[in-house]
Amino acid sequence: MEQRAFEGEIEYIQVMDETGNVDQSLFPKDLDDQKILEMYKYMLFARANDAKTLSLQRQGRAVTYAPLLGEEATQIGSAYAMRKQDIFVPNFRQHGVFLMRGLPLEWMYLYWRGYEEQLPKDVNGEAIIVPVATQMPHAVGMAYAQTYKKKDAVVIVYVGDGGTSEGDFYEALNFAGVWKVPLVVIIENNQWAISLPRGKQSAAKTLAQKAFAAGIGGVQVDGNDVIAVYKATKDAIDKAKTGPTVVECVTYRLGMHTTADDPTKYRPDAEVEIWERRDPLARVKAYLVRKGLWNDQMEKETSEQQSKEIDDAVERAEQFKEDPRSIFTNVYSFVPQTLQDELDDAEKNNFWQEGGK
Ligand SMILES: Cc1ncc(C[n+]2csc(CCOP(=O)(O)OP(=O)(O)O)c2C)c(N)n1
Ligand SMILES: [Mg+2]
Repeated sequence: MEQRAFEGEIEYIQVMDETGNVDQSLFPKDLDDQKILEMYKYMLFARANDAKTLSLQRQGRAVTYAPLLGEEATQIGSAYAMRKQDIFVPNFRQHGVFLMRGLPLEWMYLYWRGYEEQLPKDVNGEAIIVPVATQMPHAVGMAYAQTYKKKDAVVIVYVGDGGTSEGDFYEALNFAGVWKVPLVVIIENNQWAISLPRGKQSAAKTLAQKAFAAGIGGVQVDGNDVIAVYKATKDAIDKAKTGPTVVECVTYRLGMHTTADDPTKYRPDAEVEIWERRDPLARVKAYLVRKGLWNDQMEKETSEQQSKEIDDAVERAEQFKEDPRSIFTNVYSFVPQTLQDELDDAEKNNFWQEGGK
């Protein structure tokens, strides 16, 4: 006897093409042009915020930074699909997601000045996570907890193409599949893991198909198409009660890996130019302009207003006086006696005053 033991397919979805034309048959019913306009403004904001942080880093006013340039549609489209109660778990490049979730801007600039704090609770997300893919098992545990506590919340976790090669990624998916946790995995496939190209990362044709080994469904979308990303994330959130989904967003890191990297050393300009022509913002702008909902004057005014908001936030961040006690008080949800003793000792010895012991 011979029969097929497993069959699986990965769909690729693009709703808006590079010129701004929309495939109406795929257009999500709950989206309209006003919402697309709103997403576009967030994408502009994410790009402006990114450029500002990069420039601050170059001036010595921010620490090492991982730019998001080129990945705006993946981040804004997925974050736009989240509901208030949903929880996001980033890695280190999802500044656009933080922005959409309403994290006060100065919070981001404080972080990039080296001040790591817990996020305000209503943002409903985790702080930046640098060790690659370690966020995956945590996110699965958080998703499991939502079911356990009978909460109507979905966990949306982000991981890079490089992250999908880590043991943590597979272990997390395995658990998520067995326990059918309410989880959406956004693979932000930006084609590079520092200097390692996607072609050398995995021999798998798609990264989404890695879901199959864990008994999970997967889909691949044009990650530079904000509508396709929104649609796939929304569909995955809608069905998260029945189990997890992996959404691979095919996008491109137009800039450097971090400010400590120089991509001209390992990738050809011609490749970057191809992806520049697939700019995630340009196609939405073309769509909105054609509909008479946007023009250069509106873009200029919006950019000026966003720049002002950004500059004000930078100023607030640079004037912020940090409280060193948070090193002790923000480690756990409560302060254990051992840390309280250390804090008391630090206070007694004037630890954080110049000349303290
Ligand atoms: C466990 C671990 N190994 C190595 C590193 C160093 N490192 C930081 S980012 C990165 C590449 C990540 O690539 P990818 O997952 O594709 O995410 P991207 O940076 O492209 O957003 C590496 C190897 C790390 N931070 N953590
Ligand atoms: Mg990558």
